[in-house]
Amino acid sequence: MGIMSLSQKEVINALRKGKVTICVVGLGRIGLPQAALFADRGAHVIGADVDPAVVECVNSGRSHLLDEPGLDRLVMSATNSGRLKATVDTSLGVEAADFVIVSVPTPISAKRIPDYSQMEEACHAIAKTLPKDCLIIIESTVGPGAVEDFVIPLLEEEAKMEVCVDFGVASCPERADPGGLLRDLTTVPRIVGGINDKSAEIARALYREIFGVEVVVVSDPKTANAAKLAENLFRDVNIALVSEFALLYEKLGIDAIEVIDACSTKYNFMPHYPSAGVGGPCLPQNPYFLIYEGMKAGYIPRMVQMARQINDDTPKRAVAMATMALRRINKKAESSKIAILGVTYKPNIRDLQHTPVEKIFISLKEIGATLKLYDPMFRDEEVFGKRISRSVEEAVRDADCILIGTAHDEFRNLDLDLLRERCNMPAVFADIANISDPSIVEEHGFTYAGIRKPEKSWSLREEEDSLQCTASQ
Ligand code: SAJ
Repeated sequence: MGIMSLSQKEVINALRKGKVTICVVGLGRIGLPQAALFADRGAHVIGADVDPAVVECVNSGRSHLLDEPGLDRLVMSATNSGRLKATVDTSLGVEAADFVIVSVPTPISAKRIPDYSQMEEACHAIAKTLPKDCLIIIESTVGPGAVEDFVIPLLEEEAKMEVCVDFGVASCPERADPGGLLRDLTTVPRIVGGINDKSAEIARALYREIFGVEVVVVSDPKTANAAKLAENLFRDVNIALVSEFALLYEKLGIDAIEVIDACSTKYNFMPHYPSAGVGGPCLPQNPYFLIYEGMKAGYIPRMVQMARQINDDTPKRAVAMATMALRRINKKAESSKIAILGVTYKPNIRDLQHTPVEKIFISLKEIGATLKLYDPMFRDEEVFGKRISRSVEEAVRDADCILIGTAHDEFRNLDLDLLRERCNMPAVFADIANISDPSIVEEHGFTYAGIRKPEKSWSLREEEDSLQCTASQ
């Protein structure tokens, strides 16, 4: 059809009449929900993914993401209607497409520079069969300028086409929260930056019509990508800030959560909370997109760098907190049994990407502690090379320490009487996720460890010893 040759009104008409074909490249956390929503709203969708298991799952009407409410049903109805098909052949999916949505992973390499290899692979496949007047929308997180300076030249070169003449390009970075994808995709405004006005106009029509959301059009793709990174780095920096507060207030005998909750009553205070650490596919990596571009441009955002270092260090402090508390009950971490409850990077989702709990697990293992793991999202499966217990009760049997790594809802109402009976009392309750009330924990006979009951008595020396002990392992 040549979507770029239509007016915004004609695009909306075509979408309403189900006359639009969309290829979604990458059927992961963002791609699959979007593909299902596009199909549910009447478009003909070809989902392309390099993983045959994902393709097979989708074509059998199921979602491989088990923690996105409503997605399974949507994928089932989209495939049953014939409007959603999946393939491992991206070029095949692109050849009849009006829109190509690119949602492939863009991880940061071990050298902390963006790894665009999967984006490059996708662009090669797209360029092979790119139809004239198609619109390509990059949803993957990339550094500001990567679309203009890397993606577009690659597409032009490979497809022997000229952007703005033969095809359009826009960036529309994802802004959805795992565990609530379908909700956020149909409620949260989208930010679109087109390589030209036409690309932005057609992209805007797509997202407004299909998802019914407000679309904020910015100057160009790099502005859209800069906004995406600003949103996430704002969070990373603020989490680092509250973590610093927590460390200081612990020394002053102040409960940092109480302080943050009190601050939240002010209209211009946006609460963030200290946790076991900052994990996930985004925040631990996003800063390096900006730092990389900054290195090239001659200005490195130091605050962003410092926040990353603080957040990377958080799991170490969690280990020190637990080992110090064990020492206070005359137990040594190296000869203790520790039950870690919660392994995912954040509550109530099934995702281990860059989870801070893995660093805690590795440190405690290196110290010599005997470890058990439990997580409601991974019962009886293997995580970090270890079988996840079937229940909290199984994990805490004979434990000298319970460590709450993730604030899963299930851990907000633990039966502390039962846990006391199962543990090897006296035992530590190290609430690194800050979800319990220290006085209630201690009323049940546990020694609480966490920022909610700062112990002025813990000397800096004691913590340094513990950190030393952790570091030297
Ligand atoms: N965290 C804290 N304290 C806080 C808030 C979060 O320690 O106050 C921790 C979380 O426990 C987690 C990490 O930070 O370990 C990141 O959590 P997050 O909710 O800030 O963000 P993510 O990693 O879940 O980001 C996701 C991303 N979307 C997808 O992965 C599909 C990101 O691109 C979105 O912008 C973000 O959700 C969103 O907008 O919610």
